[in-house]
Amino acid sequence: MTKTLPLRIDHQGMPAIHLRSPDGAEAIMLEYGGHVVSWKPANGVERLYMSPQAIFKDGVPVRGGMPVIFPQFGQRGPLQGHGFARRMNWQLVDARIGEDYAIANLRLTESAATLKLWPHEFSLEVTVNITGARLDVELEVSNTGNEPFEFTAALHTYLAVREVEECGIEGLRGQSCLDTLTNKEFREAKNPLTIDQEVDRIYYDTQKPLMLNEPHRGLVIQSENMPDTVVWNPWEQRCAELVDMPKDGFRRMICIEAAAIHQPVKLLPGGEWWGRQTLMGLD
Ligand code: TA6
Repeated sequence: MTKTLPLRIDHQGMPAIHLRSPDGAEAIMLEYGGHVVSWKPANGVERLYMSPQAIFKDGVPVRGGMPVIFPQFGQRGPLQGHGFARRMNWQLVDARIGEDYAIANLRLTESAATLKLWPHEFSLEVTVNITGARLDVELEVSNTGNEPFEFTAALHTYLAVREVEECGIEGLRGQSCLDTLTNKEFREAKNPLTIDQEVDRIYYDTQKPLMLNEPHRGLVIQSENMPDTVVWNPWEQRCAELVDMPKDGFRRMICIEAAAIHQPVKLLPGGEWWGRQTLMGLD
C-alpha cells in the first residue's frame, strides 16, 4: 500500500521535498531546478557532493547534488551554459512512500520565461526513486507543441568522495571520448581511470555499467537511454576560480554524468523521450 505524504520542507531557504523510505534511504529535492541535493542510502552516509559554498538563490545554479541539464549541455548552443532547467522553479506533481521505497516527481513546462529563451512547448519531468542503497533518477521530455525540437541533456551528478586521488573509475577503457580541455578525441586506455589533474571529458556511447571505487567503498553507476558519460573534476586552479567552491572542494567530488550530448535528441510534436541514471552504493 502506498500513501501520499506532506514531504515539503524548507532547504537552505528554498521549497524542497524530503523523501524518506521506510528502509532508511533518504533524499532531498529542491523545487528549484528539480534538483536532488542530497541522497543518503539506508546506511545514512551522504553520497552526493554539495559545495559548502553553494549558493541557494533564484537564477543561480546550485553547485553540487544532481543538477538537471536541459535543453542544452554546456555551451553547445545559444543558451546560457547548461540551459535553463537548473535555474527555474519546477512543480511538485507527486510524492509517495511505499513499503520500501519513496518516490517524487517534479515537472517543468514552458512559461513566458522559457519561451523567451527557447521557443518550444515542452514538458520535462524528473522522477526520483530511492530504496535501500539505490537511487534512480529519470528524466522524461515530451514535445507538447506543434513544431519539432532538439535538445541535449544530462544529470550532472556530483559524487562525494573521501579523496579524489584515491578513486578509480572502471568501465571506460576502449570508449571514444572528447577531451573538452584540448578539443581532441581519443580512445580511453586506462582502467581504472584515476584523476590527478583537471578532467573534462565526454565519453560517447558508454552503455556498460561503471564502477566508482574508493578504498573503503564502491558505487555502481548505470544509465539507460543516456548514451554519453561526462567525467569532470575542475582540479586546483579551476576550482579556485569557482566562487561557490571551497579551495580544496575538488578533492571531495567527482562528477560522473549520464548524458545525451553527442547525438542531440530530436522530438516531433507529440514525441516523448526518457533517460535514467541509477546509482547503487556498495559499502
Ligand atoms: O559537465 C562538465 C562541465 O560542463 C564542465 O565543463 C564544467 O565547467 C562544469 O560542467 C560546471 O559547469 P557550471 O556551469 O555548473 O559551472
